[in-house]
Amino acid sequence: MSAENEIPVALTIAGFDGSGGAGVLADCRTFERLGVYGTGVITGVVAQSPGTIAGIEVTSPGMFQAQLDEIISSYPVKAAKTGALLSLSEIEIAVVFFRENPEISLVIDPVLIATAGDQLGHREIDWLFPAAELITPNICEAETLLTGKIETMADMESAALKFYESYGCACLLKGGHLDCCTEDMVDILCENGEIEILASPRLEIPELHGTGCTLSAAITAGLAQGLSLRESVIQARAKMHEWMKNFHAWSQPAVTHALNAIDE
Ligand code: PXL
Repeated sequence: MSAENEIPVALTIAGFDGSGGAGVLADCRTFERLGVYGTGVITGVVAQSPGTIAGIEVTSPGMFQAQLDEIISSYPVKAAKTGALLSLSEIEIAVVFFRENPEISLVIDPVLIATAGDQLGHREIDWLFPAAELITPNICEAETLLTGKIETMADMESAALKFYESYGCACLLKGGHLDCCTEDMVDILCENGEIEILASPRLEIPELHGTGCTLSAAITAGLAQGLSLRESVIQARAKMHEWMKNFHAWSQPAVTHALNAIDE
C-alpha cells in the first residue's frame, strides 16, 4: 500500500473506563467508526459503571512514558487527544512528548471532574495548552481554568477568546451545561481569534457520561484524516448529534445507555 492509501492513525492518551462510556475505549471506538486506526496510552484505570466510580488507579510515570515511546516508535500518528491526565507527572511527560513531536495535531479535552462527580484531572492541564491545536472545555472546566463565572453567551465568547490569547490554541467551548442555551446546544469555536457560534437542536437523552470524550475523539479523527480544524469540528458535532439521537439502551442487568454503540 502506498503512503497516500495508508489508514490514518490517531492516538488517545486517556483513562481506561471499563464501561466504555468514556476514556480510551470510547475514543478508540469513535476513531474506528470514522475510519481511523486508534492507538491508546492509558493514564490510569477507572473502575466505573454508569453513575459510579468505585476506584481510580494512576499509571506509574515509567509505564506512562513506556507506552508513549512504544506507540510513537511504531505508528505514523497524525493526530492525538488527551482526556483525563491523572497526575502532574503525566502532564509534564505529555508536555515533553508533544514538544518532541510537534507534527502531531493535538486536541486537549481538559477533563477535571467525571460526570459521576469524582476528580480526575488537574487544572495544571493548562501547561499543555500551548502545544494544542484545539482545547474543548465545558463551561465548568472553563470557569475553573480561567477563574471566572460564565453565565451568558457574551461570557462564553470572551472565555473562548481568552484561551486563544493566553495559550495560542483554538478553543471549542461547549455550552451544553449553560442555562442560557436551553433551545439549542450552542458551542463557541474560537480559531485565530475569530468567533463562530455553532448550534444544534438540543436532544432529550438520558444522562450519558463520556460525551466530551467522544466529541474530542471525533474531532481528532477528522484531523488525522487531513480535514481542517473547522471541518473536523463540524463533522464531529454532526456525528455526535446522530450518535446521541440513536443512543443504544440495554435493560439488563441495569438500565444502561451508550453512544455510538454499533453501526447505524
Ligand atoms: O467524561 C470524563 C471522563 C474521562 N475519562 C475517564 C472517565 C470520565 C468520566 O467518567 O471515566 C476515564
